[in-house]
Amino acid sequence: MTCIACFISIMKVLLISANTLRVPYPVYPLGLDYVAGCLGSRHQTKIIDLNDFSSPEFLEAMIRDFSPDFVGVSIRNIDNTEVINCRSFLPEYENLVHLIRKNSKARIILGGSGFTIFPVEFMQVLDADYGIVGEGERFSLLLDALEKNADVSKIPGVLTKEKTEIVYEPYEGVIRRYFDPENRLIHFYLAYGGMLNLQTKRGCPFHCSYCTYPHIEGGRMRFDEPSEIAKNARKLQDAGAKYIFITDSAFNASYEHSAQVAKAFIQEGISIPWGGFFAPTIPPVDYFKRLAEAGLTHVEFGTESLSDVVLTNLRKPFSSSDVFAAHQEALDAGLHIAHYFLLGGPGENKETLQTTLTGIDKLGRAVFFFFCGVRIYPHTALYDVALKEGQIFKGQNILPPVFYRSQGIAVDEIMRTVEQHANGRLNWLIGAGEAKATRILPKLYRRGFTGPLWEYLIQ
Ligand code: B12
Ligand code: SF4
Repeated sequence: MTCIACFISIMKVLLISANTLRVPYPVYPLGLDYVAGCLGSRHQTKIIDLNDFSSPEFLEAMIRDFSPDFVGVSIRNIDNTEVINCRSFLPEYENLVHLIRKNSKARIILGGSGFTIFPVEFMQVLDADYGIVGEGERFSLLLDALEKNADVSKIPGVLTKEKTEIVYEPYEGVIRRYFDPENRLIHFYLAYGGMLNLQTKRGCPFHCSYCTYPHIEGGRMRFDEPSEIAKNARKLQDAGAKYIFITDSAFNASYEHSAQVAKAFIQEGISIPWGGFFAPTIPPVDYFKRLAEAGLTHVEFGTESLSDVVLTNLRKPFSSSDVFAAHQEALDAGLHIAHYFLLGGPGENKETLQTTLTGIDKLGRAVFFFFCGVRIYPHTALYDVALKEGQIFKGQNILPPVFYRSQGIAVDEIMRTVEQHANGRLNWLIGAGEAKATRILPKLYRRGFTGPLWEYLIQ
């Protein structure tokens, strides 16, 4: 299609969120709002979410009907990152690509956080036309370059079938979220937990040894304007959201910015509850109280261990005593608290595990999620450690998950020990609590409960 007034081509772009995992709950595909935001009204864009498309026939008909020039596929999860019952989502992505090819001649562009971790591998397995590593805001640059027959491989982060060399560079252009309260996928999330999500900044300045986040989003924090963030939060609230999840790697990585966001929420009249990930570092006086006044209800701490030896090996930016201090502050502010633990990293042994478990007993009124086994990802310090220790070899394909093996204790012993220590306590969950979540949460959501709901496990 060509715009007569300006003689530029208007492309039809279909953006598909390929994530159908519903554990712990289905997550709104926020990344696609940003990709659509960069395309603006320059192209005809449609966003669909496979969570909302139970029948492949319906999807096929929709693709044929819309007849897109480009299909952007968002790849968020690679697998469920669980050592036991590990599930890869690759076969589902292969089916999707097959279905797109069968029903259209569109060129396929891959992107998303999972894709960004293993871009070359995904390009090969899915035989896609293009890929964009990192921020999807470069989608419009890619379309412009293709329209002009320019060399797309000059655009940072863009991969082609031929170009497999990757340039990781944070996007410094305008970032705009497109949010359409009328899109049917909004209704899906409103009916299933009422949660919509929001980003306040990109990038994490910390260097935890196993973590992919600084690689996905960059290591330098890039902040959105607090008043703009609050306006976006208001749009979610007005659309009917019952809870906002802040998707930042660690919301409190900047105490100053996060406190400004909370203040802007009050000014904008945000009255629904919200939560997000926090690092258990020592907060400024009354930090959590001020956030609670602005509606914060749920704090999810990325604690990982209560052994200082392990915390140092994982390069965490806090010690176990900081965890207790942060926990107490959040408790005093009346917040619901969850701690995530990552067991089995370098230096883990029976003694460090015991230190963590007995430490947890002292953390009052919270939920504890235990991930046993640390997944090795490229571009992390843990990758180099595993390489040095001979646990992986250079060039090994680690898309099929490889977990770090601690010399001091095996994963099954870790799991057994945690289970024994938990002794049936409901608020101790191994992994994302897949079994419990699958059993309980859908029922509660159908009955109208909203938000992450893990607080109901606190005894
Ligand atoms: C917040 C978060 C959660 C929250 C989500 C809450 C909510 N309501 O949204 C919770 C705690 C529930 C969660 C759970 C899980 N998560 Co999580 N999560 C994240 C986190 C920190 C941010 C995701 C996010 O929303 N980012 C903000 C948006 C704007 O960014 P984005 O989606 O990446 O989109 C940008 C780009 O990727 C790109 N893009 C996106 N789509 C597309 C499409 C195209 C075509 C293009 C070109 C570009 C593009 O452009 C966007 C704008 O720049 C990421 C880590 C990270 N820093 O990315 C992990 C992450 C996505 N999670 C991950 C995992 C594994 C999980 C779980 C499976 C863990 C588990 N076992 O329970 C579950 C799965 C849940 C589900 N149902 O899918 C992995 C996925 C990769 C992998 N290893 O498989 C990540 C990357 C972390 C990691 N370990 O590396 N998660
Ligand atoms: S603080 Fe969290 S997001 Fe940042 S590097 Fe550490 S684990 Fe990753």
